[in-house]
Amino acid sequence: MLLQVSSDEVYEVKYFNIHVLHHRCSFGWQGPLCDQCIPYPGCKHGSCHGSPWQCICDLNWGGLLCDKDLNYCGRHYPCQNGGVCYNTEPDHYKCVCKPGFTGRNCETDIDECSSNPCLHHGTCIDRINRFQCSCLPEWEGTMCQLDSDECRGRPCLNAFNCRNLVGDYICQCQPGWTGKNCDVS
Ligand SMILES: [Ca+2]
Repeated sequence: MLLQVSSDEVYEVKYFNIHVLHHRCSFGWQGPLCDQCIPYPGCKHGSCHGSPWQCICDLNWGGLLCDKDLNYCGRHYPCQNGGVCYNTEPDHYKCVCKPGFTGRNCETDIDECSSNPCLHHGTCIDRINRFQCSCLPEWEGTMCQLDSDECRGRPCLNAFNCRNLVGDYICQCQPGWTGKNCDVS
């Protein structure tokens, strides 16, 4: 049988043969000069370093196939809100959170109001690692636990003294004066 081929195809066949000859290297070696070692199949972040079928890992990679990340923290920065990351084992890390935060990645702001710390119907505002109470006028203190002193503004004008009550005050008027604030003669 006569096979008709163009000159281009002849060239390709010849070139292919040369190409194949060039690559008939010893087992475990490759390259035009057969001086490049072949790494272990599946070797991901490593190389053979002159010894065929080796998988010697690049910096911060581990495991038989060099596919385990020994520096997860430095590559992914998983810890939020100022948490500090520690590489614990290949592909694993641990976050140590700043006070006031929790969760695997310190992503959760702890609700310091959850225990209802504000007394006497004060409103609790959740802050970072603390709470703040917004008290009704008659109460004060960090937890609205203190009776506000309504005499503090000196409301009694012509009086012997002022008596502080919860949300109120009583003036003890001098003789000749009357009214809530002893200001009526
Ligand atoms: Ca908080």
